[in-house]
This record gives sequence, C-alpha cells and structure tokens, in this order.
Amino acid sequence: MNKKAISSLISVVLLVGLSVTSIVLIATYSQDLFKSTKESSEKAIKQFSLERNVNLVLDSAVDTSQVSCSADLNNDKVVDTEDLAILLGAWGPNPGNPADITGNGIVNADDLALLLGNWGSCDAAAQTVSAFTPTNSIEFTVTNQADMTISSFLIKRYKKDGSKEVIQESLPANLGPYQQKKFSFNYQDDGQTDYFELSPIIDDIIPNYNIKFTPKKLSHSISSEDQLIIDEMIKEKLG
Ligand SMILES: [Ca+2]
Ligand SMILES: [Ca+2]
Repeated sequence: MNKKAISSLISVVLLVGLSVTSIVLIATYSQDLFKSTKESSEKAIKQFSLERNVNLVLDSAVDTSQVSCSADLNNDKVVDTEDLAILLGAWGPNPGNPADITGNGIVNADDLALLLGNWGSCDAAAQTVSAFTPTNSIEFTVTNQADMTISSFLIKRYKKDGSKEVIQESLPANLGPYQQKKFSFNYQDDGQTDYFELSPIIDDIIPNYNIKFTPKKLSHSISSEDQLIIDEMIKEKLG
C-alpha cells in the first residue's frame, strides 16, 4: 500500500469512529431529554389536576376565646345578674377572689367591664380560657368542594409585622368530597395576629391553594331588660 492509500484509510477509520461516537452521544442525550420531559410533564399534570380540583369554602371562622367563663362566677355557663351580684358583693381589695377577673387583687370597674362585656351564654370552647392565659381558640367550618379527600390542614399565622409562624403543621381533617366539618385549634396570642392562612393537604401534597381569614369575635349583647336590672344593682351597690 502506498502512503496516499494509508492516509485515506486512516481518514475513513477516523470519520467512521467520530460518527459512531456522535450517534451514541446523540442517542444518550435524547434518551435523557425524553425521560426528563416525560417526568416533568407527569408532575405538571398531577399538580394541575390537584389545583384544578381543590376548592374549599370557609363557612365560618370564630374566635371563641373569651373571658366569658372567667366571668361566670357561679359556674352555670351563663354570665348574668347572679354573677353580677357575686362581683358586686366582692367589691374592693379581694386577692384570690374569682370575681377579681383581671387578677390584680382588686375587684373594681375593670372586672365589672369584663363581666358586662361577656354578658350572656358562655361558649363551651371558652371554658378553659382565663384572663391570665392568652391562649386563643379558633373554630372554623369548611366545606370541601373538591372530589378528593383532604387529609389534613396546614395553618399559619401572619403577624402585623409581616412575619409568619406555623400554628398547626398537620391538623387532622379527613374531610371527604363535598363534606362540611367544624375544626378548631389553639394558639398563644401576643396581640399581633393579622390573619390566618389555611392550606389543605391532599395525599401528602400541599397544592398551591389556601384561604386567608381573620376570625370573627364572639359577640355578647345585653338586652334592654338586663340593662335596667344591671343599672339598678350597680346603683344600689355603688351609689
Ligand atoms: Ca353564671
Ligand atoms: Ca381586678
């Protein structure tokens, strides 16, 4: 073989070698590309179907933490004229007396204001709440309009300064499709709560879906008949 023929042969071998390498490289790359595209599209479809179906309705959210039952001095689940009579009877310096609702050692106008402010029926949920432990109880009712079961809820609290904290990482829900249920949770209040955020958890996945809410306070109103009796009692006692 002459020099020219040898050089041509080397060129052919090199070309073939390069082509094979390229084909192998392209094939490997395509396989990876196809695999990752398939995986991410499956993930996208799953996320999309979750988000498409999630639909919660917050029917109510009530802050049931009241000092109402601290003002229920005779423990009959209602704050009324009987409790007022007890409070007026304990008027003045009276450390440790239940009528000292604020716990400052004196039964005075502050305690009277608390009692009147919590006039009426006590809510059962507020039984454990006293004026001294700032534990707030929130009760909320939700309707699940999704066609899947919500296993639990993630609840966050947003503060007025913009910071946030997780109140409940996983509040058990077991809320089936189209079901309505009442839930409750407690948190330590520092007076800085702006609003809460409720996120449903479905099959360990938290869809990009949440409800922001500010609970309503339970309201207590005094009837005009009660007001007359209260005025009379207070006048008689305090002049
Ligand atoms: Ca009572
Ligand atoms: Ca007091």
